[in-house]
Amino acid sequence: MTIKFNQLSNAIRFLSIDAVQKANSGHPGMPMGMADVATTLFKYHLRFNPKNPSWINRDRFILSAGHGSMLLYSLLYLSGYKSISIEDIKKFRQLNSICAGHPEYKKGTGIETTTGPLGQGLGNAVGMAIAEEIFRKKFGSNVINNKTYVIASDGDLMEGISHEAMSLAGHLKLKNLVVFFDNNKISIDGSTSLSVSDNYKKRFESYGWNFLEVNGHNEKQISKAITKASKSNKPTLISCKTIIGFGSPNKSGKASSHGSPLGEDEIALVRKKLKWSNKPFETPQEILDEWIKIGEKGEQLEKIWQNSTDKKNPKIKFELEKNYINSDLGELEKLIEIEKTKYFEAKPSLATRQCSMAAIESISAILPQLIGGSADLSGSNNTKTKNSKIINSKNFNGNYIHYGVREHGMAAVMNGLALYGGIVPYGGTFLIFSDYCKPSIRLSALMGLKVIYIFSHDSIGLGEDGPTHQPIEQLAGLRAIPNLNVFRPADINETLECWEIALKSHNTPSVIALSRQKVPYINPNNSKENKCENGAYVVNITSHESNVTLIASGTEVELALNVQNELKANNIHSKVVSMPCMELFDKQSEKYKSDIIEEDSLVITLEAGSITHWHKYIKNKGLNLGIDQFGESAPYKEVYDHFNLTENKITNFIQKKLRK
Ligand SMILES: Cc1ncc(C[n+]2csc(CCOP(=O)(O)OP(=O)(O)O)c2C)c(N)n1
Repeated sequence: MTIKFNQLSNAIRFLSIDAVQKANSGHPGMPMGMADVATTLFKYHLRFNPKNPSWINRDRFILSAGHGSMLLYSLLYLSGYKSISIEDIKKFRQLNSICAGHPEYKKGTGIETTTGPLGQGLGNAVGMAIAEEIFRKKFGSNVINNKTYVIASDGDLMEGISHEAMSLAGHLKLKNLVVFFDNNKISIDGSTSLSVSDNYKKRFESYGWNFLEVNGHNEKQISKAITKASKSNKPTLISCKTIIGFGSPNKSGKASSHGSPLGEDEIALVRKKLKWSNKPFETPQEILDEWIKIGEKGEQLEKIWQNSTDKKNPKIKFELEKNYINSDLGELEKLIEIEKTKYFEAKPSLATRQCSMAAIESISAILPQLIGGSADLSGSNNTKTKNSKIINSKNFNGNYIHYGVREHGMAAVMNGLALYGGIVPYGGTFLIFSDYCKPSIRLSALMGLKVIYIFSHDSIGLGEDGPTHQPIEQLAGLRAIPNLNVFRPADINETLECWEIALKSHNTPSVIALSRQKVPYINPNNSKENKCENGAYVVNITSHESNVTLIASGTEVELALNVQNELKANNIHSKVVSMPCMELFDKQSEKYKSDIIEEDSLVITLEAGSITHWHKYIKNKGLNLGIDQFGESAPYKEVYDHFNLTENKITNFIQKKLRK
């Protein structure tokens, strides 16, 4: 018996509506509308192997419209991925189910990224397509030649991030990127005519994209468009005219099918209309077999790829596996040790952004997987070094991306670069504009990706640019994100150590906050040990009888040391603790923590920013010195003085406190 195309796509529709109905929550409309497009893609074009979801040269399939998650779970289950069983689908949206409300990235499952916040998947896909270009250039087009396919909804394309990411993709001529636009003209509030009248053809053509239009329920038209896209020398958007909730007599074409179960009565009507007499979650064996065949084709494809790569390019395969797939950090530890010794001897005074540049320059010489960039602040963030080779549309043989003034897009693209596998992305902007990257930083942390954010100009210390540019609450906001290490190094020694930790943190992204202004070298002794690894350590102690502990981060460690001197002149002994990473310190043993912050010591914390996260260290009897209001535009020393952050004023506060 030959299985008809619509039997394959109806299998997706019914798994989706039954799962949403059982969970009594979810979005049936989108999977029903895009089932034909997805089936065409999987049946004829997508090169994937359900038996090895981590195959490096697989085509990537991204569901940017993550609310339609049942579309993805149905596709993975039907085509034979072991990661998703019918039992998992029955547990859609239940605790610990892989079939979570929105797709949650898990390596080796077929869920290529976490989506749900609209627009993010599009940004990730651009990163994956850039990664593919980089790898193709490096390893040859007979080794790497995969495509990146995305399903995006009206909402995805309304989001600002889509403008940033699509514009960059057009500029870089990412020809292996294909976006299916689910052009159903419906969003939650109703018709999209309520809020958007963009001319998508003109929009995408102006970005330098190829724009195609199809009936999203016509297998032939869809397939032809995909073939056309594969021959394009630009990225392609295929606008698929679809009907949301396709097959539902009373809810198709309406917002009512978007985000709630159809209801038992309506589902019975859909079964009748689409001639599907099977019970909930039951797909007839012959349809399942046909879907499994689709998956099995990929197994063969990978085998052929493996054989030819093994035979023709054993050297390439070795390099691909060592440097990229296994993310080998080579001689990193040794390099950091050598660099630290060099600077211990020279003891340079440098802005920590310059320290970071020195770190990048040396590390990038040994780690080809490091791909840098900046959102148009390369010179200020010091992200570009003499080892940086610019990536552009004509040459992907490089390691540096000019992201343009697109912070949000940059962060999502970096997630995509990391998700592709084998690339460690770092990218810069001012700390104040970390707010523009925040949604993607949160996703880096949620997915556990090794992405390194370089945020310079990390305090009022940037001076004259004033309160619009002076971060106050940004470090606090970043520290509130779970699974994110926020580093604020104090000198070149700490900057090297923080970079080393960031590179070794395989499942945690890092923020490295860096100063515009110079700081002295503060490291007291040269040591192989990475002192920042514990989050905080003692820099200097004037007497073991000290009863004051000054804890500071970044540029304020210098201030703390100056305060310590003044206190000493007044016969007050103290200990200065540098705390470059609160998250790592908080994870240390109680013993380590109480050795650093002694119970009976007066604790003073010092950071030129919000004091929100510092309360926990003073135990109600110390002082949190920081800034909980917007900054001021003036030369930076005057701004510090204005906010009482000078050694004289701080010494006076402490003396007063001790007299009480
Ligand atoms: C950044 C973000 N804002 C808002 C939402 C909530 N939301 C989920 S789907 C959606 C819009 C639905 O319209 P569309 O994108 O056209 O999807 P369709 O109705 O076609 O499934 C919104 C606003 C979200 N997921 N992400």
